[in-house]
Parts: sequence; structure tokens; C-alpha cells
Amino acid sequence: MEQLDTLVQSAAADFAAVSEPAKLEEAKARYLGKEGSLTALLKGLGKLPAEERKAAGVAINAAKEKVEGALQARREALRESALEAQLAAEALDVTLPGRGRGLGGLHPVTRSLERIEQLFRSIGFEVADGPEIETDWHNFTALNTPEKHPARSMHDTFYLLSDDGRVREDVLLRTHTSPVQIRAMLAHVEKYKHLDPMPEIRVICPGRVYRVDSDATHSPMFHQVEGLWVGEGVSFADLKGVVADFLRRFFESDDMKVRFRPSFFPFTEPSAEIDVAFQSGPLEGRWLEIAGCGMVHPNVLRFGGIDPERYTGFAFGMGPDRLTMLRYGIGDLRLFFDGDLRFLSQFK
Ligand code: 2U9
Repeated sequence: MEQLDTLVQSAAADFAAVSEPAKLEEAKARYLGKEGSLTALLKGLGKLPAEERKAAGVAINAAKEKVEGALQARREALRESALEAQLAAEALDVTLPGRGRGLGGLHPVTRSLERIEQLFRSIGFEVADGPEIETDWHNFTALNTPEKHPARSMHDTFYLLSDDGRVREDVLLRTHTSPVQIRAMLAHVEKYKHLDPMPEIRVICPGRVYRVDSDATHSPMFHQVEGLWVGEGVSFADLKGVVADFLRRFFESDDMKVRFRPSFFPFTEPSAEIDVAFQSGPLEGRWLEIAGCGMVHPNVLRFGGIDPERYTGFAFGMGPDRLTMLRYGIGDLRLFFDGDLRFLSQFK
């Protein structure tokens, strides 16, 4: 009997000592398994003298029941503590503040475009847009670009395909936003043909343009803003004033130097490149080419339905991608179009 009490105590202690269900089952086997000590005692009953057998059987079975009871109690205790641990691990603190969705922001080039539009609106310009798929007439012919000009080649311009898969020569992805200005002139003339003199045209055309070109400073899709001011007596002096004033306001740099260098474009005559030099900062003193401009060529005015003997106008074109790179000190144009949030989120 004493031996049985010790065995029951030892089993209870073994069960209490384990904290994993698998180990508990191993401990159980040591007492109740095929080779277990209680099982061995039960097997040995047959060898006892008949008069002892009954009492011993009762005692061993009582001990077995106690061991089984202790085992069951430990199983339940382990199951409960596992459940408690799980509940504690999965607990939600509903009083914590929400994580929120994170605020988006405007793309740096969009910010520049909005800034450019705002600055030109402040001096009486309207903002116009037009199709990105253009006709060869609006994109080249009306802009005085000769039939064999290299800009028209498939090397430089994306042409569209016809239904039978052949390259069409009359429809293309616009290579500049100039066709929007042609459309603006034609619409303006149509609208005001009964007025003499015709009201002035003052318009800027921001948007996406496409050329066959791709490296660190060229992307097959990029942005342009072109401007046009047509009226009686509009001169190159007006052009210089408007553009230089715009650039100084855009870069928030009153003392920025601006110079006009003679150049050539088919759609303007005379034509000029516009360079700027900052008086401070990392690019201090270096002349940077930033835009092109000129007096609208008489042929182009005529294509727009305007009499070049009576009206004159100036036009300019610039790349907001490049303006944005300069404004923020960005070295690689491709960062604008990769969609990498590590770059973009800096502009929020
Ligand atoms: C009409 C008449 C004239 C627009 C012009 C430029 C000069 C020019 C480039 C600057 C950098 C394009 O973005 S860029 O790659 N543009 O140099 N653009 S004059 O002249 C026009 C436009 C429309 C009807």
C-alpha cells in the first residue's frame, strides 16, 4: 500500500512537472502504458496468493484511478493555459489610435505644372489642352516643318499603325504641345472673327509629349509647357519680359541671370535659346539651357488663320521635367517615371 501511495505521488509530481501536452503523454506511458509501472503491478496480480489477490487488485485499481484523475486534471490545466496564452497573444487593444491610410501627395512634376499654370494665369494666360494622338498636319505641317525634316522620321517620332498593321504616316504621338496652340489659334479666330481687332491670344499648353529617345536625361514620354501670345504689336521685348519674369518667379530667385542666345526652330523667326544662371546654390554661376522661344513664323500664323501682316506673336517652349530637376536638385530624369515611393514620398 505504501508503495502504491509513493507511485501515485510520483505520478502526480511527474505530471505537474511537465508543461507540454506531448511530454505529459510520455509521463503517462511510464505509469499506464504497456510497460508502465501500474500496468506491471496489475499484470503481477495473477502471481499473488489467492487470498491477497482481491485486496491488492482493489488497491492497485484505486491507485490507477488516482493516477488517471491526476493525468486528466493536468491535461485540462495545460489546455486552459494554452488557451489563455493564445488569447493574451491575440489580444487587441481597442483603445490604441488607428494606423491611418497614409497621406498621398502630388508628383513633383505635377507640382511644377500647377505652379507654372498658376504663374501664367496671374498674368492673364489661359491654360489649354489637346489630344496626345495628333495628325501630322497639326504636329508638323502647320508648324512650318518641311516634309523631309529629321523630326518627322520614324527614328524620332512614334507613328500609329493602321488596322492592317502598316505604319500610318498621318497619325502620330505628338512630339510637342505646339499642335495645341495651332488648335487654340484656329478656335480663337473662329470665335472672334467678327471682332476688329481680334482680342489677343494668351495661352499656355502643358502636357505629355513623345519622342523616340531614352537615357538618363531623356524619356520617351516627357512633359512640355508651351506658351503663345498673339496680338497687334507684340514684340520680342514682350517675350523677354514675360519669360524672364516667369523664370525668376518659378525659381524664387530675383537676381537670377537670364540670357537669350540666337537659335533656329522652323516655327519661330527669329528664334532663341534661353539660358539661366543662379547667383547662389550648387549650380552658382553656370549657364543652363532651360527653354526655347521666338517670334511666331508668319507661315505658322497663316496656318492658324491669322494675318501675319497685321498681327505678331511670340512663343516659347520649356520642359517642366527639367525645371523640376533643377528646382529640387534631382540628377536622373527616370526617377520621375519609376513610381518608387521612396523617391516620390519626399515631395509630400
Ligand atoms: C506655335 C508657334 C510656335 C514653341 C517653341 C521652343 C521654341 C523650344 C523646347 C524647349 C525644351 C522643347 O521642352 S523642350 O524640349 N521648345 O525650344 N518651343 S519655340 O513654338 C511655337 C509653338 C506653337 C503655334
